This record gives sequence, C-alpha cells and structure tokens, in this order.
Amino acid sequence: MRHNSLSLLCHRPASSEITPERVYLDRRRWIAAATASLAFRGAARAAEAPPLAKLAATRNARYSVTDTASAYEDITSYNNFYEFGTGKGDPQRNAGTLRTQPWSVTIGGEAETRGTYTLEDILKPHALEERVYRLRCVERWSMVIPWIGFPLGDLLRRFKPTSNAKFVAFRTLHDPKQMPGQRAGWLEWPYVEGLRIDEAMHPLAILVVGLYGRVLPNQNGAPLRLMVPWKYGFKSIKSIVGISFTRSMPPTSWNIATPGEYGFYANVNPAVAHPRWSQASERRIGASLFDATRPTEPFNGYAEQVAGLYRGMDLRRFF
Ligand SMILES: Nc1nc2c(c(=O)[nH]1)N[C@H]1C(S)=C(S)[C@@H](COP(=O)(O)O)O[C@H]1N2
Ligand SMILES: [Mo]
Repeated sequence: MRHNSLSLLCHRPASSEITPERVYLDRRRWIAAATASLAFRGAARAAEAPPLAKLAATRNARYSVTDTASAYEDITSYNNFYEFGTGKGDPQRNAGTLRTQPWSVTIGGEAETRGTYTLEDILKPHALEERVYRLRCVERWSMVIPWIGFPLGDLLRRFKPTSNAKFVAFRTLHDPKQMPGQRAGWLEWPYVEGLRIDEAMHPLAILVVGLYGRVLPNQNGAPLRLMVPWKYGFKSIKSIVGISFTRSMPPTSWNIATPGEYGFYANVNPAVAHPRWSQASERRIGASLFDATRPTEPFNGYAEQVAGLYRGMDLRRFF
C-alpha cells in the first residue's frame, strides 16, 4: 500500500469513542498533519532541508496495534537522542548535521559471514513493512508510531550466526563532528545496546528505516534504528553502524551510566518501579486531557507474544 502522511491519520475510532473531544482531537491531528505536509513543501523551496523521500510499504496488520497513531509533529519533535542534546526538542533542532549518505554497517562476531556493507546492500533483500507500534519511554510517556522496516531476525539469519552467538550487540555512530552531544559526557560514547539472541530473532523486533510513509527523520535515528516495542524506549538504539554476535551479555549505555536504575532486559513492567518513580502509568503524548494518562501494560501490551521468552525468570531481578 502506498500512502502519504495524511492517509494514516484517517483512523476509525470505535463508535463508543466518538465523543466531542474525540472529534476535536481528530480535527486537531488532521490540521497537524496538513501543517507537517505543508512544512515538507516549504522545506522543498528552502533548499537546505529537502523534503524526506516517500517510502512505499505494506501495512502488516498482524503486527500493528489499533491505537490512534501519534501526530507526525509529535513523533518528530519530542525525542530522546542524546547525541544531539538532552532536551526533547534538541534532536529536531540539531540532528541536521548527521550525514546519513553514504552509510555503512559492520556486522561481526560469532557468525559465518562478516564484513562492512553499504546500507543499500543491507536493505536490498528485505521487503519493507509498515507496523504501528507503541513506544514506552522509561520517563513515563508513550507514543504510537507507524514505523517502516523489516524483521531484525531476517537480517541476522543472512549472516549465519554460529551456536556461540548468544547475544547481539548494537552500536551507534561515534562522530562528535556530526553528533555534537558526543562532545559532552552525558553517556559513554558510542551509544551501545544489546539483546539476547532469542529476543533479537523474535518477529516483533524490527529494524526501522522510515515512519509515516517517508524515510526516517534524523532525529528518529536515521538511517537505520532498532525498534523493540515490548522494552523501554532506550533499548531501541538509533543510527546503527555496528551489529555483532557475542557469546556473553554485551554492555549497554544506560546500564553503564546507572546500573541500579537500568538493567539489560528493560522489559516494560508496571509492577517494577524505577528506583525514583513508579512505572505503573504513562502519559500518551498528544492525547486529550481525558485519556492522556493510562495504565502501563506488562511488556507494553505485547505480553501475549513475548512473555514466553522470559518463562521462569524473576523479572524483578532481571529488570
Ligand atoms: N543512539 C541513541 N539511541 C537512542 C537514544 C539515544 O539517546 N541515543 N534514546 C533512546 C530513548 S531513551 C528513546 S525513548 C527512544 C526514542 O525514540 P524516538 O525519538 O524515535 O521516539 O530512542 C532510544 N534510542
Ligand atoms: Mo526513553
């Protein structure tokens, strides 16, 4: 299905949800989307910020939630990407210095095939899908995002991981010239993340190259980022240049920074509080005052699909 940034916003609310607030909200979202597409056209005229290219992708309904998608404006202006600053508006303001072409990704470690590949070679065999996923940040906000990407496992299998490959490690670009936040010591650079191999092979784990029918904006992790919807947002590492199969659990940026607050697993869990705040509820960005605050669901609502990965594990200990 080919679509533009507007078509996705024409969602159908359940009839029980059709209230004056909801109608108002839909109009507000439509206006936001129209403004965003005007901004694309405006940007086309101002040559310094060319409009993001359209990306065709077929919606995968089996792996999409029916929650109302967040507005394009919110998804692209309220971000965490410390390489461009710690404020929510900093990535949109500052990520223009990131050069996403040419881009290459090095794949290494415990696999039969290894090497450095252009992004084009990485993407070539994969059909792009659109999947609407919830994203829950550890900071108690959430969004619903129509990503474009493909299953991470499909990529990993191409490199024939050996039986020693128990984990997968990911690494973000490290270049303080392009990423001014890397001149500050907020985190150890480069940003690194990891998954257990069975988590990485789960069909819900995807690599993302676009959103809302367009290529990925820099502030959302262009040109290639991970999206693991049942885990807190920080696991979904952006602007990936390295993927490595490892025997032991790889280090992860937030665990290095604050081990008492952020574990390796980071599964969304309303029953396990962050040491400084409850994780029992969240604020849906852009929702009306009446339904902005909602209970957080175990595994961010994906328990049916992923709880089996953790059978027998004490999720309070392995947080
Ligand atoms: N390299 C890198 N990846 C990152 C981050 C970061 O600071 N640097 N922030 C993480 C956090 S905390 C969240 S919530 C998500 C936000 O993704 P979004 O801005 O596309 O919504 O990206 C994650 N990936
Ligand atoms: Mo986050």
